[in-house]
Amino acid sequence: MPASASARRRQLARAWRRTATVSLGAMLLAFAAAAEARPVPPGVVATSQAAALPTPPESAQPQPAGPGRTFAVKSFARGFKAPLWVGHAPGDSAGVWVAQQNGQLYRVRSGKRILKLSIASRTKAEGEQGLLGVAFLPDYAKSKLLVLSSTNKAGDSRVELWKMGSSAKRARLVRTLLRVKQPFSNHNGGNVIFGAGNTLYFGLGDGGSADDPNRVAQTESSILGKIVRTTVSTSGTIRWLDVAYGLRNPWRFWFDKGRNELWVGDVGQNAIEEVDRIPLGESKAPNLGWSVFEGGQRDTAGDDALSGDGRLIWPVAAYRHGDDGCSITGGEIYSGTKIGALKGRYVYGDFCSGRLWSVEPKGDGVGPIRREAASVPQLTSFGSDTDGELYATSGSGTVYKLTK
Ligand SMILES: [Ca+2]
Ligand SMILES: [Ca+2]
Repeated sequence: MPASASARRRQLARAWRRTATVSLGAMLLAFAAAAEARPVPPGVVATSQAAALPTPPESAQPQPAGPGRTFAVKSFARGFKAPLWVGHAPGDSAGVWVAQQNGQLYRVRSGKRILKLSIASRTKAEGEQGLLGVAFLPDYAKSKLLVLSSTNKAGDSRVELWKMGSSAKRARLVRTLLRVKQPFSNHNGGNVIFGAGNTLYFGLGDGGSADDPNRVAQTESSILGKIVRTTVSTSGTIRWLDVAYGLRNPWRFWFDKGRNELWVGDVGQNAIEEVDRIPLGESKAPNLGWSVFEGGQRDTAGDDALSGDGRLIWPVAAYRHGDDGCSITGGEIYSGTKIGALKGRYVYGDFCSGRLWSVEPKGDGVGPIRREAASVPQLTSFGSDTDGELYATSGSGTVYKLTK
């Protein structure tokens, strides 16, 4: 695209953005765009109607799922207010940690919960905003350091390094690792997870609205619509590098240590929810296709051109909006010992329907999709304890544990 056209488009997008309002659904966490209007910014046109697009493979299309009755979910802890993260701190085998959208982080032990840290005064829990992700440093047992991902009072993204204190009041901000201005209230991504060593991965959605109006996901110079990484340290320069682009709203992704890759649930817009596998360590950040493709379907209001030189990665699994749901929640590969039928399978689900599925990695894709009999209403997140047993948070306030 010529520079002048590009500048003109940015100008139009800015003008549109100033006047745009985004209506948030009444739903607690309306991650999907099912209720979104589809505004088209005036004057913004597709860059190249003639661009030849690749043909999506079968994996990018919704596939039938076989039935499974392999595990149950049971209530692990109740009475939370909009919990949307669950997990463990390295070395803490007795505790399971739960974060609420309002900024509070709890440690649950033997059915009792203790508030360990709160950023409630720094964030606004509304729609897709609030405390969105937690990642304990690998040496947390010694350093007491953890990373929090949130939106601030103005709705802008923050990734911060915190140090736990002897009480919740004594927890302190060590340093801000990243600030990202958000053009709209939705699609803030927000997942943070450690990979090898102190390498932190952070996911950002396309900034919001619908159809990626500013085409940021396919724009290299924007950090929106990307998964990025950095090396976390208490001092020195923090540099963020692209890991993948072309994402709409990666709502939960997980680091697969054995395969050195990320498993991503990327929330769709009107039609398709998708699971992606992103191999790490490739020389160029791959392209996950949004806003040109939603799953394996053209987003007709989007951009015709795939940008950049990243290899296009198609979903390894997908499902259509309807009975199956409307907003994916990416999960983890089960590494526990209690549920034999889940061993080595990636578990994911849907926020709107509560349905759960699992797939086994196969080559660079997955084997047959198994729809599980168990379900979790208002499924906001998956996480595991130090034994690899899986948990899931529900917007209703309950944290569930997957059991045999
Ligand atoms: Ca946003
Ligand atoms: Ca995609």
